[in-house]
Amino acid sequence: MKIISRRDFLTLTAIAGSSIVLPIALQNRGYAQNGKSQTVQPFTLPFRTPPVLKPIRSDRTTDYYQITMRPARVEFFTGVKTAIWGYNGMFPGPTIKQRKDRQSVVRVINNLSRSTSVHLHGMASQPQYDGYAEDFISPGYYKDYVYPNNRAANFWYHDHMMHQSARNVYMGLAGMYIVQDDAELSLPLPKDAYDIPLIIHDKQFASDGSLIFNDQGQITLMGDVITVNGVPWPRMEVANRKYRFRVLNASISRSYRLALSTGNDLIVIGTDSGLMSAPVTTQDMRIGTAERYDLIIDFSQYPIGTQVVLQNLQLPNNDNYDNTDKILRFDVVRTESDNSSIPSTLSDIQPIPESSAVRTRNFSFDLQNGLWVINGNGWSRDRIDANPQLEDVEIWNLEHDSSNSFHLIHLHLIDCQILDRNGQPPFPYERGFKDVFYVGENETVRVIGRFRPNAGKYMFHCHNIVHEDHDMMSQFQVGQGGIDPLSAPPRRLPARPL
Ligand SMILES: [Cu+2]
Repeated sequence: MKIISRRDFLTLTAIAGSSIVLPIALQNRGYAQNGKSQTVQPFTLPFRTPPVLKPIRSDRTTDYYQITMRPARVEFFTGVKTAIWGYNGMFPGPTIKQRKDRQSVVRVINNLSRSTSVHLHGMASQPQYDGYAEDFISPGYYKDYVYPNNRAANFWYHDHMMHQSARNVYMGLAGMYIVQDDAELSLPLPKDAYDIPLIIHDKQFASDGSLIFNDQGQITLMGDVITVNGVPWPRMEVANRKYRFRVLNASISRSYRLALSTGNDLIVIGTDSGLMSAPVTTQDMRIGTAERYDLIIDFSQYPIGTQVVLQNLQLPNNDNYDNTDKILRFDVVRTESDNSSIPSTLSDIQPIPESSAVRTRNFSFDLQNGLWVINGNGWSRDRIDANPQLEDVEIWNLEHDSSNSFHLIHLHLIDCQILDRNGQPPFPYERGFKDVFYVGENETVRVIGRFRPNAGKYMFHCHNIVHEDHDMMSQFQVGQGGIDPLSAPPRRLPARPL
């Protein structure tokens, strides 16, 4: 049993709001302790970033990409092969980097033996390209997804197959997709080699290196090995300067409370949907599954030789194992000059006034008779649970009346802002546009957003993917009509030329 510090405990209870979280629940264990699981000493494997995918061709308006989903055997541990299902046979998949307002056509070929659907999370795609859970690509088929890239932000693409997404993502179907615009690129923020994705994802391995998928009876999936960009607890060598990290929690269920072992601040510059209006500093912050935060860490304050651990402090309803309290280690190894800086104004985003909302809707997220439901319902393609008109501003009241779980609620298509949580202001680092909302234990979160730019049917759901699959998912319809999500079905291979 790990002793939790008074500071940890106080912060934890502050995060948990009025409910008291007892440290008795915070037991440490390790799958490896029975000698059966594959693991590794933290901070012994080198950090790496996923490769950037090159378009196979480009024209005046559009870049054309191709990705093949296929089984592969990769090394999470030196000399041990692990079977995955990967975009181009990798986990994470290759990163797509795009410029705002250029169009992407991404051809996804299914060479797996199971069906998939690809969702580009955060993108305002047309309904037929949004990865609708029932618009699936059967084995031996392919689909060309069209993305408008109409905002600069950190997106990610991942599986969204009906009832199967948790297993498909866990087996490897996730990758990052970054869109930048001129305004962002003109800022003096760290760039290029100092602008780095951190994709965090926990896994559990058997002794032969194979992945164990254990969703604890469709409740939650918590691995004992924390990977960053597909490497268990990597060690990253850094210069004594500022770095920008685009952090994505791509875990199935686990949330993290990030903090630096040195006690120094994290500087938050962006949320799910892009840059904030101004930077926010925080000693620690929680990040639930599918959330993205853009962070600056300034290593210039540390002498060469300093080791800085990105920690995962305790959060309720997350299972703790021997090393799940740490994520990666930065080793400050060299001196470099740094001409980057963090402007006091990052973007011109404004709060959406509460008075602009034309209505409020209430959604409660519950466990009923062993099934995760929204307002008592599971998924049905034939049911619409909200019908905002195009350009309507609405307030959605996301309610969760339980101390036994937490939810990360994701709305497709739109970006929202958090008005309040249990009547209190959101954490300062949440004050940007977001598409995933941490609805913690006994929390009610009010979010406000404008339903645009497309009409049509879009899903909303919990992004604990185990919950999403069983069956905490619904849909809204923006305006009347819109393009049918099933109107661009996948085609049989062989593919015509792209
Ligand atoms: Cu949930």
